[in-house]
Formats: sequence, C-alpha cells, structure tokens
Amino acid sequence: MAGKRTFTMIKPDAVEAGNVGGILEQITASGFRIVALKMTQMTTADAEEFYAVHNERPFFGELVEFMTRGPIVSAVLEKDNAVDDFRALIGATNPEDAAEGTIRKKYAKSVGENAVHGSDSDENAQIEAGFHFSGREMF
Ligand code: RTP
Ligand code: MG
Repeated sequence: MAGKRTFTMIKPDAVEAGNVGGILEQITASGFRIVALKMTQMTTADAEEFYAVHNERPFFGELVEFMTRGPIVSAVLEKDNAVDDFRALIGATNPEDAAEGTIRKKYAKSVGENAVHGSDSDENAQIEAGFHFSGREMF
C-alpha cells in the first residue's frame, strides 16, 4: 500500500522571494495535512548529508551552496499516496518541463533553484522527515 507521508522543503529561493504562504496554501488546498512544520537554515554538513546520494554529481557543490544560503521551511505532509501525489503537485525538476499549475511551474527559477523538494520514495520520506524533525515535532 502506498504510504501516507512525505517530506518537503521550501528551498531558499522561494523563501527569499516571499512565496512560503502561497506554496503552503497550494499544498493544503491539494489535500495534504501538515503534520510537522518549521523554518531552519541548513549547515554545509547538513546539506552534504541530506544530499549525499548526489555527491558524485557535477552540480553537488552548487546544490549545497544554494541549500545553505538562507532559511528553508521544512514540513511533513500526510495524504493517501503522499509521495507520488506530492511529486505530481510540484512538477518536474526543471521548471521548463513542469506541467502548468504545478508549484515548480509557478515558483521555480531554474533546474537548480527550483523552489521545493519532495521525497522520491516512502523509505526516503521517513529518513528525510527523521533528519529534520524529532518524534515530538510530528503530530
Ligand atoms: P528534489 O530532490 O529537490 O525534490 O528534486 P528532484 O527529485 O526533482 O531532483 P533530484 O534529481 O533529486 O535533484 C536534487 C536537486 O538538485 C538540484 N539539481 N540541479 N544543475 C542541475 O543540473 C541540477 N540538477 C538537479 C535541484 O535543486 C534538484 O531539485
Ligand atoms: Mg530528489
């Protein structure tokens, strides 16, 4: 059975641009319940660990620099089929390829600065939620 939870971050570009409210509104209007929420700033070590799966990729340094340059808003979201439905809501990694009406189509600037993160599996959703939130911060 598809899992009920996913993890997201509103990335520094979208926080800087004042789009936190608009993005959270679209998320909740799409049927996701917020079960954890906070604003933090990742350290370089945090971002290197969070994105360790990409550490051989050419964009890794740029990605770590971007994700640590300002605050993010992280959240755990609940809905049936949460991981897949949330990835559909945010759209393709590159906003040029993202479908009309998706969060990245509306708010992302480029393939690197693409406004939001969404977990890519139930297993990673659980790992990523646990990276950012303690059990007492999830409701
Ligand atoms: P995310 O993990 O943030 O939800 O994004 P995703 O699954 O759609 O994309 P992924 O392949 O996991 O890449 C993670 C993040 O790395 C940055 N990226 N930059 N410059 C580039 O070519 C490039 N490719 C990826 C993006 O911020 C992407 O979301
Ligand atoms: Mg990914």
